Amino acid sequence: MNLSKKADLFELYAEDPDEADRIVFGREAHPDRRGFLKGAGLASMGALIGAAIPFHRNMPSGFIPEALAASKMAIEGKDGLTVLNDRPVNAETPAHLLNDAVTPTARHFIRNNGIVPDDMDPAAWKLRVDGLVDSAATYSIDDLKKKFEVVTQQLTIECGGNGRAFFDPPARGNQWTVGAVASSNWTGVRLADVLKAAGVKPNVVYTAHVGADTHLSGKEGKLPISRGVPIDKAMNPSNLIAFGMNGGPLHAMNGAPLRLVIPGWPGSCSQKWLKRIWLRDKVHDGPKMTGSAYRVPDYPVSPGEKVPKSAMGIIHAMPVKSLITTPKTGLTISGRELEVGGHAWAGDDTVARVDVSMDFGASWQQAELGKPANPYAWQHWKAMLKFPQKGYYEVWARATDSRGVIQPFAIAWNPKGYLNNSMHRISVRVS
Ligand SMILES: Nc1nc2c(c(=O)[nH]1)N[C@H]1C(S)=C(S)[C@@H](COP(=O)(O)O)O[C@H]1N2
Ligand SMILES: [Mo]
Repeated sequence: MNLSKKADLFELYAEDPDEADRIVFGREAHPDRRGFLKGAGLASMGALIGAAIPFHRNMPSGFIPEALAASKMAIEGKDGLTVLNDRPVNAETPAHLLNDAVTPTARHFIRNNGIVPDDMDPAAWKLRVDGLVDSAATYSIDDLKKKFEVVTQQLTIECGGNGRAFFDPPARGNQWTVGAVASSNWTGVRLADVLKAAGVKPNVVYTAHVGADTHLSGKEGKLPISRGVPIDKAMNPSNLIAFGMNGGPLHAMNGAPLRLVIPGWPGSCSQKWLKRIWLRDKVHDGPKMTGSAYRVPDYPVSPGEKVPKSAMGIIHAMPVKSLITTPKTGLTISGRELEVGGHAWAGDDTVARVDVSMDFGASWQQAELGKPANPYAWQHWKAMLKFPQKGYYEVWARATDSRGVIQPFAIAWNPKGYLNNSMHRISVRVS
């Protein structure tokens, strides 16, 4: 491998961390083993950094030095994403790169809990539908296309932990700022049609979703994540079993060749690399369904407060939220007028209005708000601002859903850092 370009190394770490370890460190990767660099591995790592590493013996396996900041890692087919983590791969999109009405595949965030499967061949892919059904079935992707109506819809997916970086005290987990959200066009068959064809038994209460990605530990049969939704939500006609993304195939990091898209609820419900849908007569108890994963306290808590596990309820719909995608924060303008714009979305609901403020929330101006392209697509908004004089301004945006719920300024703190729908803001200088 040619290590003269840093991006090569980062790409390799994204694709195959074990192989990257073998090349860079000259040894097998093992998550629990203390690494020791030697020979060519140490020399190439040193050459990339531009200095010797005196304490190289203490560097853990699979370790990328901060000097080679993971945020500069290139992921094939993705453009401008900020990489939070390389194993598993987690990357978000800066707000100003989410300005497109429909999120291009290259700008769709990545949230992985485990290791991406090796084999994503669409021709060989099989989906099993079983559990409490009248007749279990196994489908190829071609079978799905032949047996069920194929539909394309724009659907918004937001990670439950989007906005966690702003929690104080901090919450453990990926430190997403605002960019773990996307609204791509998805092509597939309706989950509801596939479940109806299998025959949902009357005692079904929950779905269980299984993907082909593997656990970080490498343990055979151990799933990184397996979530589900109540059967009522599963039967919503907007949910898709998707094999197409923005007119092309799914990106490998977004679940190729087959995934669920269950919009409006935490992204974790939308299982990628989908292999099995299993219907159950109790709330699914797979990895990341139990404990405090994707759960919030049943009552308001103060920042840092301990919450008993018994009071942590499973997150259903995501709350109303908006994003300012134009201009990019930090802009300096010479005139007095500026058009600002972005998107807004509201879980299972629609957005009724968006307001913007340039005076730290003292007064609000109603933005022009569009309708969603279809249910669960985000809505676009824009507003023309007239600044009274030169100086430093912040533009704040807040959306209101059709039930009248308004985005808060403050974060509703919770132990695991979910559901941060506090207002987005950008800075503007008028010179
Ligand atoms: N198989 C599998 N499906 C998964 C995940 C995963 O790690 N493995 N992550 C989930 C989470 S937490 C989110 S937010 C969404 C993110 O979808 P994306 O990576 O396509 O943006 O995928 C969900 N589906
Ligand atoms: Mo997520």
